[in-house]
Amino acid sequence: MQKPRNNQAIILKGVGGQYLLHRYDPFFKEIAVPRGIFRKKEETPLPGDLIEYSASGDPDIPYVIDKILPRKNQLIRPPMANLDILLITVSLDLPKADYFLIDRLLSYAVLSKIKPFLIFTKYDLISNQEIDNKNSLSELMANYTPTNFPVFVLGNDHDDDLKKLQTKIKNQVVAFAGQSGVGKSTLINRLFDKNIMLTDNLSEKAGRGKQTTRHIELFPYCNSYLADTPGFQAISLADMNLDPQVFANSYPELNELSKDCQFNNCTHRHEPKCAVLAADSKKIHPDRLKRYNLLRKEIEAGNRKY
Ligand SMILES: Nc1nc2c(ncn2[C@@H]2O[C@H](COP(=O)(O)OP(=O)(O)OP(=O)(O)O)[C@@H](O)[C@H]2O)c(=O)[nH]1
Ligand SMILES: [Mg+2]
Ligand SMILES: [Zn+2]
Repeated sequence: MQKPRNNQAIILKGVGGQYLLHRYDPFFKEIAVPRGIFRKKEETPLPGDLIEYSASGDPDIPYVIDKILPRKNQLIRPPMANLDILLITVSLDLPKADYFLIDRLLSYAVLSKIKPFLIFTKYDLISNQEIDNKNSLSELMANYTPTNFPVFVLGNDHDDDLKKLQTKIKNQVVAFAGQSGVGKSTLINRLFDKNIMLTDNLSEKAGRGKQTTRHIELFPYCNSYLADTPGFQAISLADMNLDPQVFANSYPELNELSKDCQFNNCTHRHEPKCAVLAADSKKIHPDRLKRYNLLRKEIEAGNRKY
């Protein structure tokens, strides 16, 4: 996250053309509207944007947004900018891990320049029983250790990794993703040491009755910003109109291995002298490779639709 200067702030949310701005130091929290020039340029400010503001002279809405600073990323769904870290939360107990969802979220994050962290929860529930009957930790580790994405294992009374995670998310814009019931809300409360309710849906209820587009809001906490974005569940790589080769680049372990494939444009499916197909399961897990192939087919089929 870029630190705002004195005439700069971060957008927490936008409702009805008005934007709530925030800065930690020196503290600032005010409402602003964009200058007319934005409307002409069809540039829409987003939650997460770093902006420059000045006084408007209007006591009702005291500030105007003069400029949006260049974005590091811009997400369509959920609509926000400059997300730094995605905490992909997976339960070691129930609900059963959805490996396709994990892979999709990892790729989406990498392709959007977001750092994905894997958070395995409910460790306390599996440590005393046979592994393998639900979501074995070893299975998850075997799949994702070759990726080198950071992994944190948490559970009630298993807080060793919590401190590590807390330091890693300082001064960052953070969002949570994962199935219902994996422990996202629990994690938020543990990380920030208080009961914060992110999902009260107030803005939705206050809106015009049934509204399908939900307002995204950033919550300032401990020098970071938490994005309340349930939208990650629904991401579809097939709708992103991705180049399959670009998709392949979002797999760090594939990238590493494919340097040794005979063909530059190797799809790692059937080509001779493919280093990926020949690789040991410690370099890329065979199940993750299978899922990669299926996801790649989905993307190719999606592209043919357009
Ligand atoms: N034993 C144990 N239970 C946990 C742990 N983390 C979460 N839970 C429990 O799992 C249940 C679901 O946790 P939540 O934090 O509500 O899950 P969520 O991901 O926010 O779910 P949604 O809001 O539906 O998306 C709750 O009863 C939690 O108390 C854990 O590490 N250990
Ligand atoms: Mg929750
Ligand atoms: Zn190959």
